[in-house]
Amino acid sequence: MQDAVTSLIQTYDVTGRYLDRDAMDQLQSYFASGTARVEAATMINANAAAIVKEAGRQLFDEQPELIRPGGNAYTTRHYSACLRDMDYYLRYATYAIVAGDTDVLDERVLEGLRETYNSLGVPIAPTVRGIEIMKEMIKQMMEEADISDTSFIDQPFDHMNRELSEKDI
Ligand SMILES: CCC1=C(C)/C(=C/C2=NC(=C\c3[nH]c(/C=C4\NC(=O)[C@H](C)[C@H]4CC)c(C)c3CCC(=O)O)/C(CCC(=O)O)=C2C)NC1=O
Repeated sequence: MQDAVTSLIQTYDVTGRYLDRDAMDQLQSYFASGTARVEAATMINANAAAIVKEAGRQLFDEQPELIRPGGNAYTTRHYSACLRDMDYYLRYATYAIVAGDTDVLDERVLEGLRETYNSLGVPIAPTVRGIEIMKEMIKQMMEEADISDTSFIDQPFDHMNRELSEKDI
């Protein structure tokens, strides 16, 4: 598992280079965003259950066919599996926010996920929408808490959605 610092060091070590200007810029930007990253993770942790519940409500509002007979989130078991997945995405996103790197998502969340979803008939487009809704909710909470630079919030959510959408069948 990598974070912003270890992945940078690895890149330079592979070619036996000292950290250059470009590396220092990257490090500086990671450290400068450190406090805001920790604040964001703290805020998400304190509201995780509510975020998942509200994002689920919004998703099923937009796409009610998901929870109707024949929909993939129909039945209590499927409904809870869906919200549990949303909770996974949210929790791992907080790890990636703190790490400043999406490697943890590749390793622990995305590996084999599309195949699993495809084999179970879990629809990917609404999953992507669910992740997007959580991202929007969090960015809004951050803005309300006067954390102005929320760009690092996008990274993990966009990464998951990009990877999930890729080669969608
Ligand atoms: C931490 C990494 C990790 C992830 C990401 C993960 C996902 C994951 N979601 C699953 C199922 C599922 N996922 C969903 C999700 C949804 N259905 C919908 O219609 C919605 C669009 C969506 C919610 C947004 C559902 C309904 C199932 C159950 C499908 C079934 O059993 O047929 C399964 C199959 C096994 C199981 O049911 O537990 C896995 C492995 N598991 C993991 O360990």
